[in-house]
Amino acid sequence: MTTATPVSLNEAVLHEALSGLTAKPQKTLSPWLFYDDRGSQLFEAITDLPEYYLTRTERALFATHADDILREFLSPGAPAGAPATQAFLSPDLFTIAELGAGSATKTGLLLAAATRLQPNLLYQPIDVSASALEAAENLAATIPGLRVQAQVANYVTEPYTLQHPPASNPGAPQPALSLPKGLASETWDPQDARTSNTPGLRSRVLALYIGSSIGNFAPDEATAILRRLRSHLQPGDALLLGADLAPSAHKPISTILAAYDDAAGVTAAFNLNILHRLNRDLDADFNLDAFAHRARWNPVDSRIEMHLESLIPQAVHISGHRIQFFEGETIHTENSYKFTGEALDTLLTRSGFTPTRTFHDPTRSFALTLAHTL
Ligand code: AVJ
Repeated sequence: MTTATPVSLNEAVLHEALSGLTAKPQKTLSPWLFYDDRGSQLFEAITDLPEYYLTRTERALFATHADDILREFLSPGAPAGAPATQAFLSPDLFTIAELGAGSATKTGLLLAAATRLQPNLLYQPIDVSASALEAAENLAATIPGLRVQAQVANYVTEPYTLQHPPASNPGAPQPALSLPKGLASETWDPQDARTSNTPGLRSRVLALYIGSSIGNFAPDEATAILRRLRSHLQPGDALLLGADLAPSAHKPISTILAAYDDAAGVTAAFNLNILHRLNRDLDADFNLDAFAHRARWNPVDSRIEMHLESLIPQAVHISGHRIQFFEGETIHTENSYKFTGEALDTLLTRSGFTPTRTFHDPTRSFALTLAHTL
């Protein structure tokens, strides 16, 4: 694993804490601060909660559609039920990367399907949590034919790399041969490999950005993240975006709210853990009993907001700074945007992708959208 040095991580935590907690009028802390080791564990626990439908719904989409997703990636526009891309049964013709991979439990379903198609598959998970990535690395032990190359990085603030390794069998049929006319020449031109030091055919990247991670970001930031991802990709590559959908006739707001305010209090512990982290990493003196978890639906921005509310007037000290709270004042810790189909199309198009197919669950709670780089 490639790992950022703890010193720079602590500096980033300090910078984030001081700028966020001195912001006016609304104090904020950025959601990436949730994911220390304990926070990552708490998030895993959230994904098992009865109220948290997101993970289970997305997992079911992978269980049902893994082959469809891969077929659509490899041969855009191929009819459903078409035999799975015979021409791709050669080593290393594609690789799967993932932004914000976490422990990658859902991804395992797609990776297993992909290794059946291509027996030597490189998986490139990127995440801010080293401990979560260890679980992702362990997938190699349970999925034969899988090679994992993990990167510890904050994909919003830090550089990361996506590899297009040379295909180990350059004599194999070229992907362009099995792409439908019209798409073929635009989506895959082996000549594009000329920018690489390695002559010949390079692997196509399927980049995953799933789990509704995109929901943490305001529209402009989300566009910037996807544009940067797009800049790492080449024609023939694609993005699979997993997003939670806006309330509808089939999806009441109460269902969404409950997912962020569960009966067992796991989400509350997850939210409060951010203060615990600041106490530990920055020697701060937050009293965790004097703050409470709050989840709200913001209909104007179509998002769930998580806050930590100060239950009393109080002062907190962080690295020599004194931060004052009035009773009822909140720290805004997270946004979780919920998308309409139209909002997703706009976001993807603005970011340089062409959405080609969306997979929904029956109640249209969650969407997996495949978008190509034409
Ligand atoms: C990891 C950003 C997808 O917004 O649903 C879960 C984080 N916060 N419960 C989400 C989260 C509270 C989660 N994402």
